[in-house]
Amino acid sequence: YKNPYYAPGRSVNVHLFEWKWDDIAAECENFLGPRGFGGIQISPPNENVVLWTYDRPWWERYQPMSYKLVTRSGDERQFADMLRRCNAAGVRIYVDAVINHMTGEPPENFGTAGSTATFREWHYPAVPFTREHFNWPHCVIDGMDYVNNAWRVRNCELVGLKDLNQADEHVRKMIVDFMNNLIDLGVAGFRIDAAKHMWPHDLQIIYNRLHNLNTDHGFPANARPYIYQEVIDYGTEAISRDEYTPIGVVTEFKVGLELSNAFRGHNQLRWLDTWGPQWGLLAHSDALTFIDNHDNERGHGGGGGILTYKDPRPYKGAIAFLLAHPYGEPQIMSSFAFQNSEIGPPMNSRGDIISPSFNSDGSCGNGWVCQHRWRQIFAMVAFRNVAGNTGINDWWTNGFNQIAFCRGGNAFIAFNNDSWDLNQNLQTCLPAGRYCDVISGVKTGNLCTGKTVTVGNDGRANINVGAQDYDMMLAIHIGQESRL
Ligand code: LM2
Ligand code: CA
Repeated sequence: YKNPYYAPGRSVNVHLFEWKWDDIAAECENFLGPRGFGGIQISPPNENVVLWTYDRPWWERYQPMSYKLVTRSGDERQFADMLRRCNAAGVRIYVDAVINHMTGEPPENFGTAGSTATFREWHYPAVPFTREHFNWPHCVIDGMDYVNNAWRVRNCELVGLKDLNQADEHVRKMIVDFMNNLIDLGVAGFRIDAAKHMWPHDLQIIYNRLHNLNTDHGFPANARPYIYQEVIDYGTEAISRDEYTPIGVVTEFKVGLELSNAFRGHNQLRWLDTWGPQWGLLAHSDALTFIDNHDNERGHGGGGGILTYKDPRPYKGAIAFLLAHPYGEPQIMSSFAFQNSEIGPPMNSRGDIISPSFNSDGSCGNGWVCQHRWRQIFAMVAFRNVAGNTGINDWWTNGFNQIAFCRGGNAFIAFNNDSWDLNQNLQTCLPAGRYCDVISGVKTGNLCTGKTVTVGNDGRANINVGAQDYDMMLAIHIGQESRL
């Protein structure tokens, strides 16, 4: 359950939050495939309650009505078409699986597939679930439970969401059938929403009943789905991330916390020479790593202080480090713009999601941020692919907030988060030649539109990252040589 089964030479998972299936299929073909992205996390594909009362918030998708594959992102035909096209483009799809709970007691009673439920009777006929399938008598998790009561965190309701009993055979069967349907349609794995709120033993039984990945979609025989479990663990709670690593990968929230802290200037970059488990992080192969996610970018799920698209300069620096460093399996966020933390994706008066538009420079419009289309970010995906399975070598620091390192002999990156210029002759580990910095520009033909770095026969080069430069990093790698 710990192999994402990326196509060869690819890496990085991008969360296309609230995107529609048709738009994702096109993005696989037009952008993510050609740019070397490994996979996509999609929003929950199963039916959710429709909440006009709150102007169709993004979080309605975390209130399931059934496992029918009909949402604002599209229907089952569009979902299947996306899988066929993305897998053909070499890009994998991971599903956000909401299996801990159903709805709360919302003021409206229609799902995105037209299903209704009797909330006060815990009755969801479209699955079907009835009261005996939920943890009973019901209780609601309170703040102190997280500190001292693991049982209540798992058996009581998360913010009043009706809590399924995953020890029940019927519940297991409905969940397994739902997930196997997705696997058969071609998905490569799952984000397990609210994993902390389910017993690891029950989850393990569910995972063990999942089909192997579909070989018709290019997966090898006997491949198990990639499973990354959402467990928020900053080290202060009754439930530990370590309870979940025996059964799958775990979201490592400390990564976003520590890198946001460092790139905001609250911790010196020099200390990142020991980045990885020495920082109290999960083992490499157990960690799904990221700066921000859809919750903490807007202060939900206990988030706060995390860098987001709203602080672009340090945010790009933190993401560049995340992608340049070999530790963990990285994911990046691709957001829609928001002021209000509850507001849903761009929509028309009928509630249909409005597709992103694309500007001539490749960036998105219509209210979509599309961090994955920022040059400094997609260039680092290519950097990671070129770096491959090399380690870190030739670490350099000025002793403060300027650092640089090589990835084997394939790639080199420098960061300057000090208030003075970085101007040094450094070892780049690259063959002699002239390289285009992939952060300040691109290579077009034989020309660099940004900085050019000249590497000598000894692998050394003069590296310049001014304190006032648009970005705080400079990155070069093989395959981006300028001939001029
Ligand atoms: C998650 N991970 O464990 C998701 O990442 C997170 O986005 C989900 O919360 C949560 N767990 C449940 O899947 C979001 C949102 C909540 C929202 C829920 C359900 O952060 O604010 O709760 O989805 O839609 C909302 C209301 C809340 C209300 C609840 C039930 O905000 O006030 O509680 O619905 O009606 C009475
Ligand atoms: Ca639960």
